[in-house]
Amino acid sequence: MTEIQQLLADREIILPEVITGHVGGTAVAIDPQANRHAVYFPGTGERIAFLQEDNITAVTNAVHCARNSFDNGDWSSAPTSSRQAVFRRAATLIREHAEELALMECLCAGLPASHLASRQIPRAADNLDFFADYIGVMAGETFEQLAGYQTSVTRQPAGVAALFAPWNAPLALASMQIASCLAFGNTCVLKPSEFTPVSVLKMVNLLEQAGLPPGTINVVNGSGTVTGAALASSPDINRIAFTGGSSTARHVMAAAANQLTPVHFELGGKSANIIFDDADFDRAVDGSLVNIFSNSGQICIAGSRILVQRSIAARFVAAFVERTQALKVGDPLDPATEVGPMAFKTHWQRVLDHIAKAKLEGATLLCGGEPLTKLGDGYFVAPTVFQVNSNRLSLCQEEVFGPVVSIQIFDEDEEAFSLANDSRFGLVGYCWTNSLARSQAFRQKVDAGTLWVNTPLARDLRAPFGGFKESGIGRDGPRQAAEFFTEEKATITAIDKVPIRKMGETTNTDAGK
Ligand code: TXE
Repeated sequence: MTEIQQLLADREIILPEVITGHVGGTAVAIDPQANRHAVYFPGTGERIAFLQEDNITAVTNAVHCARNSFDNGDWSSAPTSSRQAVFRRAATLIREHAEELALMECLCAGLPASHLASRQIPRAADNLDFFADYIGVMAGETFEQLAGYQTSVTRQPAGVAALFAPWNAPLALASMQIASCLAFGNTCVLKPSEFTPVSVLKMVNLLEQAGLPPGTINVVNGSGTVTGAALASSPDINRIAFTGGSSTARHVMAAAANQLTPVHFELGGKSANIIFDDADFDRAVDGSLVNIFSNSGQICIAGSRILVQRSIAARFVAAFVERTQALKVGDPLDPATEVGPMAFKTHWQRVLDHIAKAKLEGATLLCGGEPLTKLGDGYFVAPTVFQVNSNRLSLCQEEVFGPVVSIQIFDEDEEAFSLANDSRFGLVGYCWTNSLARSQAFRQKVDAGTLWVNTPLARDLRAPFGGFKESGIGRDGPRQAAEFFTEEKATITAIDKVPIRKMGETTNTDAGK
């Protein structure tokens, strides 16, 4: 028995040898003819399971199931109070199973298990609770200004949604898609990343255990080019929500265009983290480390371009590099670990390629810059800091999505804002200052969907979240989700005997009215 098998056995967790999709409330049967992908533990490179790939026939079947389930109304016509109760029960179950979910997610994504159990898994439960609360208070609109008429505006669920979840924070992000979609009565077909299918399947089981009718969420598994492409181009999908890379989003959008399916995209970022000379220095150092090394750098909101004002630059660089070198990198199952491996081997190679290119392009390596092979066969990268003189380097323009950061020195405030905006992305921005005027200028001048002042990564679920430019289309958020996942309907009722033109009557006294 391997260490991982022992770990799972100790906790009575059953990981099937072949992971299949989940359609109509049950696991899809194993098909010996279907393609299989291996799923690995990024901490050691050990294979933990196989994933059975759903082809176009299997995807069509899942979409039909979601459609039938939508049409039968068990969920789409359920009273709001029932949907709230299911979400709340599921949130409780997720909290109760946090350790197990964290372990499952750690084994596929390689994220530190302790961080998953304390932060990301509870966040999945919070997302469900939040949407349960929201649907309990949302209301339609009524207009009475038009004399003799009352116009009411109501919403109904859009239908069947295709949800594409990424691998970098599987449960935290998939739960947001699921909660935003199901809260309003839709059904869905969810495609987790082929690298991280396990915890998401467990969460779907918990939702069904909480009372979600079978067929409301259906899960298909497989690669993007087979399973993902089949789902994105399905003619029977009413909405597509995708979280992933910008280049994949282009394929998804092209597929959606054939059916004119509305899309919601949460994509990448290359966000600036501006440290002004009047900042609280220690908090700026602490926050900047969290901004780039959380989730082992595999996070769309990473503050991957640090811009620091000249008078404090030398001190900041020294403090930041010292702390970076002290980060605990290693086994994601070890509670002490702060930075885990990259989620899968090709991504690990991609991050190393970015590092090699940065060196070639003349960025100055301050620390890291290499794979950590001394940690074994896991996909580890040493936390890496480069100093740069130009924002035009690939390192400052491409999303590395790993523990790699650039530091650039600026003189004037305006220079920092223009460097921040010199990017095809516009997801988030950070600034550290004690000046109200500077923080206001930052808010006005930086083009990004979320801006943080003197704090890393705090998120209020009531506020919209999403990106400018290539960072996305649309916003997460309660009102924004209602707009995307429902169809709005205006009903105009005559509340008086308002005159109606009498067409076709011989004594038509209303003619011409
Ligand atoms: O994700 P992909 P990748 C960024 C990050 C990363 C880059 C590429 O910079 O390095 O994207 O990551 C499915 N039709 N982010 O390539 O491919 C795929 O199976 C339909 C940012 O690993 O975008 C998976 O389920 N679907 C980010 C999902 O798309 C397709 C999170 C996302 O995978 C498909 C992840 C196709 N043709 C990566 N091809 C964030 N915003 O947080 C792939 N997929």
